[in-house]
Amino acid sequence: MRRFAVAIALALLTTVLVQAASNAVPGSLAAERAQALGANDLKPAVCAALTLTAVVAGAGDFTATAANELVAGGPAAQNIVAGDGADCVLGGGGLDTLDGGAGVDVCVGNGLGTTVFVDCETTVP
Ligand SMILES: [Ca+2]
Repeated sequence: MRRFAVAIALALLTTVLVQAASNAVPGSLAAERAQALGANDLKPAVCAALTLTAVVAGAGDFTATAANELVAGGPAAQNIVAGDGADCVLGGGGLDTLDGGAGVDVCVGNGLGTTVFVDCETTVP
């Protein structure tokens, strides 16, 4: 009977050791991963149909280029002109005037309904 109990104990110990060895988790290397973010990674869902090539951002009044851009304003009141191209224009905070210019543009206001839209084919107040 004693030999039987020792055999059972050894079997259990072996099982525990095998399970401990199989639960080892390999390193993820997450700390070594780097990925650049572009305009298409940063655009909001409302601009999903647009293929953007650059990000233009500013805190004061400014005009973007003729490319298809993610145009982002800051927290203050601004006059933002997106220029040519199919742009995604984000006013940010403040009482902004967003001018999409030529092209099929999506303009997103401040969420308060006070943004002025000019030449924007799609607007989000
Ligand atoms: Ca603004």
